[in-house]
Formats: sequence, C-alpha cells, structure tokens
Amino acid sequence: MTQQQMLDLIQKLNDYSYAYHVKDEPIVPDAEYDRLYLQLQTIESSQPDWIQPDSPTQRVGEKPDNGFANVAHTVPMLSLDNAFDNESLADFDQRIRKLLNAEKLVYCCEPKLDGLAISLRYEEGRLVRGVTRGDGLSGEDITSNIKTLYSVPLKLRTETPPAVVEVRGEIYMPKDGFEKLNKLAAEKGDKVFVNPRNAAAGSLRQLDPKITASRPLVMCAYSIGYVEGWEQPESHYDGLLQLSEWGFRINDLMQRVEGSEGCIEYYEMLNEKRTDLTYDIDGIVYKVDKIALQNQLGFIARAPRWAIARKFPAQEEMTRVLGIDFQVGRTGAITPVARLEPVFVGGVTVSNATLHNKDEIARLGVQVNDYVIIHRAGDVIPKVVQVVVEKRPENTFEVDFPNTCPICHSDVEQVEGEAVIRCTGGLVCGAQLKESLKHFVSRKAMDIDGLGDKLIEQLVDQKMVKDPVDIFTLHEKREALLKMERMGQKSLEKLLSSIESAKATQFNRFIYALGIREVGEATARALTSYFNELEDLMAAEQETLVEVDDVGPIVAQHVKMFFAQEANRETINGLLKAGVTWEKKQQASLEELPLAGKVYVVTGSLSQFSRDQVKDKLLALGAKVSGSVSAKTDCLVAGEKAGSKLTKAQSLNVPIIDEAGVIALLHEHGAL
Ligand code: I6G
Repeated sequence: MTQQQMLDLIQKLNDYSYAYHVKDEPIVPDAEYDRLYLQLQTIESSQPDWIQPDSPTQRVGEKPDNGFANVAHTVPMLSLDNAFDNESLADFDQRIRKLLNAEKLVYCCEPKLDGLAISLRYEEGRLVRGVTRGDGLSGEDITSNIKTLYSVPLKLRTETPPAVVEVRGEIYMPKDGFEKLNKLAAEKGDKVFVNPRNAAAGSLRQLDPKITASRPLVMCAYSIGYVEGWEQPESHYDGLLQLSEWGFRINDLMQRVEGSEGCIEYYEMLNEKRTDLTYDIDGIVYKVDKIALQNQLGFIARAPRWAIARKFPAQEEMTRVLGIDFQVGRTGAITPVARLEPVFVGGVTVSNATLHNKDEIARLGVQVNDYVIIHRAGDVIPKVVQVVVEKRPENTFEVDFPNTCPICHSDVEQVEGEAVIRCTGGLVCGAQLKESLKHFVSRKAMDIDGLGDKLIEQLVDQKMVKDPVDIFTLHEKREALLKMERMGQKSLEKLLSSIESAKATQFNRFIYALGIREVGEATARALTSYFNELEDLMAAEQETLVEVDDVGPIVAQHVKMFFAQEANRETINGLLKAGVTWEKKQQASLEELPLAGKVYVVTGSLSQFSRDQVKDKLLALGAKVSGSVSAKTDCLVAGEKAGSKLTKAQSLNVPIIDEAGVIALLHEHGAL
C-alpha cells in the first residue's frame, strides 16, 4: 500500500465513523469498518512513520504521565441564568427587548443535555486540547480521554479551518449505553452509577484512556467559544450549522422561534418528548440568535445576558425514608417499599418507592430515616437511587425481613438463586388474591369494566370473592353488592353486564388473565398460537413448551407447574363452566400465513386503532410482534410521537411504515 492509499483509507474510515457517530446514518456494516480498520493497523505497524494524528487508531493513547493538568480557558466558560417557569422566561424576553429596544426577538432553542461541558481547541483544524469546564476559568486537560470519543473530530472536515477555534459542547452518556454499562457492572459486582450524568463524569475522569474508550460517551457541540482568523456567522443557528459541517454532532431538535410564545411552545413540545429521547436533558437553552445583538447585550457577572436555561421539573430529589413496609404481589413476591416524606419529583408528588428486594436494599445500604435520592422520569415507577450517606442521622436502623407473610402469615420461601422472597399462601393470601383478581379483570386480560381496585378489595375483604370464578356468580349477590361503597343500581347493572360480555373472550387473553408467572401478553399470544386447544396447552410437557417462540426453560417450567396444580385446574374448569369461552381459530398452519416469519414492532400513538388491535391483527396474519427494535426487526409501525424505537429503527435501516401504511397492509391481507 502506498502512503497516499493509506491516507485515502484514513479518510474513508473517518467518513464512515462520521456517518455512524455524528449523523446516525451508518453507511457500511460494522464488519466492513472493522476490516478496513485492521488493514490500517497492519500498514501502520509496518510503516510507523506514516502514522497520522487523525488516524482512527490514534484515538486510544497512553495514560497521561502526571494525571490531568489544570489549564486556563482562553475565554471563560460561563454559566447560564435559569428560569423555572414561563413567567421568568417572559420576564427574560421583556428585559432584553427593552435593552435592545426591539419588538420581537428570534431565539435559537436547544435541548440542555445533562452531561459535562467541555471545550475543544483546534489549531489549523487539528484537535490539540480538550478541557473540562472546571470552575469556568480553568479546567482539567483530559485530551487523551476526549480523543477516544468518535463523535469528536480529530481533524475538522474542512480544507480551510480557522487558525484557532475553541468549540464548546456537552459530553453525555445515552440512556441505553448507561443501562448496559450498569448491567455489566452489577453482573461483575462493581459499583453501579446513579445516573447517566455521573456515569459520563466518572468515565471522563479515568486516568486510563482505554477505560474511557470502552464507555458509550457522545459529544454534542453547542457553540463556538473562541476563534482566530475566521469570520463568525451572523447568527448562533448558522454557527451551529457550521459546527455540523466541520464534523461535530449538533442537536437535531434545535430550532429558531419567535418571541417568548415561540419559546414556550418549544418547551411544551420538548417536555412531551423528553422521556422518549435517547439521552437525558434537564432543560432548554434559549439564545438570542443574532450574534450582533448578543454582543450588544453582553454579560452580567459570569452569565451571558442573551441566554437563559429553562429548567424542566427535576427528575431527582432528596427526601427521607419514613419507614420500609412489605407488599405482597400477585405471585406472592414480597417487595420492600420505602415510605417517603412526600417529595415533588418529575412533576408529581411521590410518597412511596419500591426497593425491589433484599439485594437491592443491601446494594443501596438504605436504612429507615435515611436521606435518599429519588428518581422519577416520565411514567416510570419512582426509584431510590442513592443514600445520601453524608446526611445520615443518628436514629437510622436496618429493616428485618419478615419470616412469615405480613398479610396471611403463611411461611415465606426463597428460591435458590433468586433475590425475592415469596409468600407460600397462594390464593389463601388476601394480598395475592386481590392482586390476581386485579390482573384477571384488567384491560389486556378479561377486560371487565367497572371492577376497579377498590371494589375488588371490598369483595375480597368481605369474602364475597375467593377466586376468579366467583366474579361470574356476582349476579346472584345483587343485594350485598348494592351495599358496597359507591355502588348504585346503575353502576351495578353496568358491572354485571360487563362481566357477562367478558365471558366471550380470546384464548390468548384468557391465558394471560390466569396470571401464570413470567407469562405476559406476548408469551400468552405465543402459547396460544402454538397450542390451538386449551387441553393441549394444559397437558404440554416442558420439551414441547420450549419449542414455542419466546418460551425458555424457566417460563416452560412455570407453565407446566401452573397447570399441574389441582387448584388451578379447578379454577379453569370453574371459569369454563361459568361460561367463559372463545372462538376457535381457523387454524391455517403458521407458515402459510402471509406475514409468517416477519418480525413487527408497533410504537407511537395511532388514531384509528389501538396498538393492541394492530398487534392482534399482525399476529393473526402470522407475524411475530416484538417489544423492541433490533437488527432482526422486519418492519416498524410508527404512529404519532414515536420516540426512541423510531430513532433506533432509522439507525438500523429497518423499514418503517406509518398508520396509513399498516392499514393498507392489513387491507391487502384481508385483515380489515
Ligand atoms: O451549559 C450549557 C449548555 C448548553 C451552556 C450553553 C448551552 O447551549 C446549548 N450555552 C452557553 C452559552 C453556556 N452554557 C454558557
């Protein structure tokens, strides 16, 4: 290979890596990149003099000899003023309009990534230094670690770079990378990180660049901090586009808006999208777009007068553990729950958080009366993520795990290798019975309207319902029912009629409703497409059960054990006798169906059908419906506001259809 051929190879590899890491549009398979990378490594080891500073092989270097040096920023890295509500944002707009004597201003809006600010210095287009924000005046030189990030160009993608340019941005860890990293750490018994931001900070502070290189970090540029020998564009927005051209990742949700109304609209739009984003954000940064106006406005103290950060409600807050109780779930699992001093986090007041099991309590080291950090994002169940050890009061104490069920006092058992303890009481246990009934009547199971949690609790407490079969005898207990809280004649008729109509169900719903351990909706569907008859499923041996898609040995064992228990067989018989029934499928062999072998994922909101209806129809056509997008997905059905699944499908080049597309597909195959 000639030296020129090697330079071309570097260019090619850098183009591929730019497409993958910056544009999120891979243009070659990973294997092709790896093959060319190996070629480059081979030539470089035989011709070490030819090695170029922007070669991808130069990203992971040696440890810096004396740790991270402190370096002064050429121009201080400022902080931003914050606005916590629309009013303060409108005040900000009014204040600066007054100063500029302007009627309306154009703002550039960008998500504020929850990461670490960084300044990158390029001389004649080559990266020479990467420095953390530090105290704003000086920070740590972490160049060797920064170079390991593929989203940081080692050389600007231009023939005419400025003599010097300092690019500012945020380094963050995407949510999926964070989850994977923590899962691996937990498996190895290593310390797990509290959130992606801490994981990013910890990863950048590593003295060994090889460790940083192994962490899923991304850099997103947000401004040009300093420049020599080059004329700045007229607007911040154009500056960002310039950064993108030079090879930086910029946020694709950035947008120009007019006035404070535009800013508020942008806030609302992003607040809705927030939990679906593949990375954490803690707010929005609004900047006066015209650089000339920014210069006119200048700075107050250490913050620009022309920018403001509108913060979202915090997703993490500190509160105190008032007690730890034990809840018994549908399958008897006894879960410790922290009772908290109520705290406003992620937009709601939280007073309970699950502590999962003994191992999790041990991992957190949480005791009653401790101060803890609670995390709540979107609709996700609030989680205790950390004990604030520095604030531990003197009166903390550990909780003892119960030796008997706190509800029915039956023995508890712990299966070897499992962290959970379980009540052995089955449906004798009031808690298990209540939870099983709630599951049985739920929308995706038997779908019995009007039988809410409160009513189920009363029915169980008053011993009117002792198992699911009793639900179908409630019409014989009208008088007693009318004595229940908030039960009038009208709601009783409605309840009895929905119980009556629920009898005509579907085989998969029935199996899901039984509440067999580890048998969720998808597994229930898989089981019922494989076994056309209930008797066959009930009699199936483990070897047959594992042949069903998505059924592994553990699920198979749960299914087998469930149907082996006399009490469960009696319940099933009782339900069938009570009139529960379903239509038998015209069994075409699965392979003959038009979508056989195809894997679909359905996401986002649909207007004409529910996602479940679409899933059912796809399944009926022989498709497999999966909950997550992967390289094996054949098609993503993306409704409105599709979030991370859509982004992932795009990055994997998975074919995507919208609601109209799936309707056309269902029509084409006669499913509509
Ligand atoms: O900390 C920051 C995050 C994002 C920023 C920032 C930003 O723009 C999107 N912009 C400035 C000007 C500053 N800090 C000081």
